[in-house]
Amino acid sequence: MTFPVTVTVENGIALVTIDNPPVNAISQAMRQGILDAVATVDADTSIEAAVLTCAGRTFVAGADIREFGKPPEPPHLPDVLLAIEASRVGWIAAIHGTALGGGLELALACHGRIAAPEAKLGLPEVTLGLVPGAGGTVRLPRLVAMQDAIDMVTTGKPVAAAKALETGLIDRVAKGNLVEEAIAYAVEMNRSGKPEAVSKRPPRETPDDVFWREQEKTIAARARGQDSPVEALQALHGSVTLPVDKAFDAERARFLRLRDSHQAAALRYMFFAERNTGRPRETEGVDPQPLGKAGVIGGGTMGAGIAASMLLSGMEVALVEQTAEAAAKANERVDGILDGSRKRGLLSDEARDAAMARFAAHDTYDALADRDIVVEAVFEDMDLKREVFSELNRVCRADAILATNTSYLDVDELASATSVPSRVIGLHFFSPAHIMKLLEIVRPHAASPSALATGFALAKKLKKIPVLAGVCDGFIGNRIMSAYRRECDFILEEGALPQEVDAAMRDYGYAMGIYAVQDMAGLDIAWAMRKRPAATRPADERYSRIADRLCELGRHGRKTGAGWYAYQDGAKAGRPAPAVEEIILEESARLGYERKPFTADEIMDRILSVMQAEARAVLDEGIALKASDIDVTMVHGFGFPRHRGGPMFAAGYRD
Ligand code: 3H9
Repeated sequence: MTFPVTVTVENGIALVTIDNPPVNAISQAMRQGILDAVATVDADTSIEAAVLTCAGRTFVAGADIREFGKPPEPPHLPDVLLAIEASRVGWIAAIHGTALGGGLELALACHGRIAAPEAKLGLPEVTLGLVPGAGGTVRLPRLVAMQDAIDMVTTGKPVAAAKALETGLIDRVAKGNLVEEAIAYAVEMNRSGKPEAVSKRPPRETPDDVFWREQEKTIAARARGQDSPVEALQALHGSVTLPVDKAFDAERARFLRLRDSHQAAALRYMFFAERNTGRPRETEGVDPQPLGKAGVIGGGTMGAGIAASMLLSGMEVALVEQTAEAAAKANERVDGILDGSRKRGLLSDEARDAAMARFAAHDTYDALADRDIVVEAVFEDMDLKREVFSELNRVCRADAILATNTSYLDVDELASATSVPSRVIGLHFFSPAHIMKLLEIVRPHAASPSALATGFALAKKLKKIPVLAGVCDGFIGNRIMSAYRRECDFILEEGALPQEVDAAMRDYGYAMGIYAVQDMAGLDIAWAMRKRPAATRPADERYSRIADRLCELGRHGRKTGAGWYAYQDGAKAGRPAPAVEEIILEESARLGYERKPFTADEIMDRILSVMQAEARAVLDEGIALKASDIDVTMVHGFGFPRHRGGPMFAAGYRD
């Protein structure tokens, strides 16, 4: 038998075991191994049924993504799966961990499926810019209702075993030992007769053309320029309108075409970039400090979000506010966030209660005396933060890690407010902190390897993507964002309007444009930031006054009902504001610009070139360790479209 697939036979049942750590990704050797296993099973007439199972932590997690850049080598997965369907005996897939992509397609080719209760099943190919390439779109709608098939294939989101049972994707959920129950199922199946192969069954539903047109409209709008979700829908459509063999061929051709696309290359790059964000060399082999007990200073949106994120990861959290009333409000805010997770089905009632039992809000720093790590999330003001750090220096254990959640301020200066600067790091969370995946780990000059290693360990515990950043104004993300935001204001002075800039960014694939984002976040913090260097700004430096003029009028964004846009009666979507246009035209006139129209491409060229120039400076100065770290930051913190791979990837940079 070819490694990594083995066959053992007991009491007439073949146990076919795949073992390809870490996630049983499908390699050429595995495809050959499965094909050989089918031949072995078919040749041995003492075998009455087969159970397909995987060693290690998971069922097959999909095709080996590393093979996608190379020409496909036979045997091809679709042929392997047809061989299973055509086997002399019935095959049962015994699924634990995750059955994803080609892994789920493998399970769909079996004659029955049983899963462990915690198993997850999905077709995430769209997230890699692909559609399933081994019959997933053909077999799936022959087992589940069309809407369920569309949801799985076009979002790529996996479903839990219980839901899979409900939809018909699997036949059973194991109550005890998965493999034993799979063998029992195989024996039963052998007695009652092998069911018809899934691809031979009729589709569960064949919706009309109107249905498909409406679905395509919705999915295209949601995809924001990413091709694969619409392609996946079209593959499903073909799977119920074409003869099955033609549907298989059409799906495969679509998969191969997309595999070579720029979007697939970008998404593949992102997949590995997210898993390979850089760590400083000196943390290699350094043990992080314990992380059971955390402290958070400040119970505003950021502080409460950080506390909730920690609680959701099983940590114990003491939050400190200035007064008892503020502490009570913080308690409410954290409770509200956890309750939101409960309402969305992400947390059971018991888990929410247990998380709240690990939380306490206080009005005294003394509550932080036994903490392993403390994150301050107070207002963005150096004097205030220095005060907080000197208090932390007083009350915390000498070995506790002290972190600041600043977005812009000098972490070296904050570290110097403590007697042990080596334990101070920056932990820049993004709002909402319990949802956003990115965590910039800011490294002040004095930070010890152990403090940095603990920052990375915290990111892992909170299931965040850590990116190491050096100290500078805005670190990686906000520094690059400030640069292109400035450029956007210059574009306004030269002829465009905020709604045109935002529309260009949305066309490029952003969910929101820069002006709508500023209105949502509030314009006042950035205004305060701009005032800091105002006195020392060189007289010849180009500076747009438009945003300042808006702030001076009290147009601080959505929360004040007016910002770059007007928000009537608390509406979430803004409308173009004549008062803003007037200010822009006045500024153009004052500066002597003859306003000219901008196309969406011209706007994006300007934004991208400034973004890329600043990103190159960030890399050259060593603020980011590698180009892909910058891309991960811009995609996960600033809405850069993932299917374009990030600004550095778009500019042709590779690590
Ligand atoms: C597909 O199947 C196409 C078919 O329709 C058609 C075929 C013809 N390949 O994420 P982790 C590596 S498309 C290669 O840290 P976790 C990963 O890089 C594929 N490598 O673990 C990492 O390596 P390292 C559809 C892979 O427990 C290590 O495994 N499938 C693959 O947090 C551990 O990964 C997917 O899109 C792969 N497919 O999460 C599933 N998967 O240790 C993609 C993982 O060197 N995978 N690696 O850094 C996942 O979603 C997660 O890895 C998984 C485990 C949930 C499985």
